[in-house]
Amino acid sequence: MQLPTANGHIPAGQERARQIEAEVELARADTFMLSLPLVRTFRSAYGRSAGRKRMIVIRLEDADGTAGWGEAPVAERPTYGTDTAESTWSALSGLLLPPVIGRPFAGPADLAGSWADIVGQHYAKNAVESAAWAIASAKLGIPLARLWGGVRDAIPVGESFPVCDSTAELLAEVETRLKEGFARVKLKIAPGWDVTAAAAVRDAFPGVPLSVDANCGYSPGSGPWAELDDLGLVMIEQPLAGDALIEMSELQQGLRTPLCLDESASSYNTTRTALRMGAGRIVNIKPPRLGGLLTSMAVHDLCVAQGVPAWCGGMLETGIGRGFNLALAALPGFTLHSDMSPARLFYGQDLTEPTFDVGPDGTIAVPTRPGNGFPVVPERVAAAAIRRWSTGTRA
Ligand code: OSB
Ligand code: MG
Repeated sequence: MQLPTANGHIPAGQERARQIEAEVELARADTFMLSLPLVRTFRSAYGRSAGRKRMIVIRLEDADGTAGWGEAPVAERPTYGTDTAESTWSALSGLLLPPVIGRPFAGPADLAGSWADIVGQHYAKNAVESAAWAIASAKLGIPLARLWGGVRDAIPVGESFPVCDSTAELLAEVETRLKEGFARVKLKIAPGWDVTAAAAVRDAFPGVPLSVDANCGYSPGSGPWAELDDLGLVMIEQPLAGDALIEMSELQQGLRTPLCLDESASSYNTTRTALRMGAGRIVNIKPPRLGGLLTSMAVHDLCVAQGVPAWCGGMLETGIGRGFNLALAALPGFTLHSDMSPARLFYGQDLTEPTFDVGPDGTIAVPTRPGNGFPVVPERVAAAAIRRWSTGTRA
């Protein structure tokens, strides 16, 4: 089947996953709006998180009874992107799920191709495509990483450190995480919390790869670019607004440190445009932001073809979303440390059992279980659900 060439989700170079056929015929979909308690606040250029995080998880059930879970790690407010928990809920229940129930698809790519006429709704599309991949993987009895052509069984990971109240607090937390195994430090920066914090980590832990993530928090004239450039950072992630590709490109020309595209990598086409313009030299690949795993694999293939290093970013996913991210990060082009905090650091408890954690060698094992990488505990999903919607019938 032919995948769409409109609306930004072009898995142009992605042949591998596109050809995987495991018939999927959905009998039922259950969607859950969750409110998960956070055990810590997460502060970035977007502000400070509240004490709870909204997100949506879905359970799809195939006509043969096989179930697959997907996750939309959306926020209540559209700060990082335009999608919200409410817009994603409405896209799932009103647009994406009803037409795919009871209709046979040759495989997950065929299913994803069925919404070729719908623009945006990336978090919702990714949740459905992910759950369909979990079903396909379970039916074939082949773990996702193997299905997609993964080449590694452990993913080197780093930790993303929120803005802190003091340098002392930051250094203490960095030390704890490094002792646990995390092998790269990424600091969230914002005006007022940037060079001093980064220099302190650089001095205290000189051998550790260090990055900063500005989450669009600066304007071209306002950032401490020269000082940051002197710190030997692995990258400066998204210094300017996501759509400020001309300014990102001009900034990159004056720096030795590579800029990394996060918010700017909003679709396959935009990522290609940004790379062509020199707006960044590294890509953070996030399936929810890109609208699915096929598109993420296409962006991965683009990075490989152009010699651009990539890594798998995160959106504070639970073990449901991280299961897909870990399988994706097993592909050969994911050559830099991924963001893969275990749920214990944000939610206390994961929605999956078992879950994952970093090992002393700084890696997280790629799940070897077919279907969802980590088994979902339905009772935990039910306990966190503040709204539910279902369609279809039980197989
Ligand atoms: O910019 O990478 C980001 C979380 C939510 C929204 C945006 C970002 C992040 C993170 C979290 O940095 C990293 C993780 O999920 O481990
Ligand atoms: Mg980022």
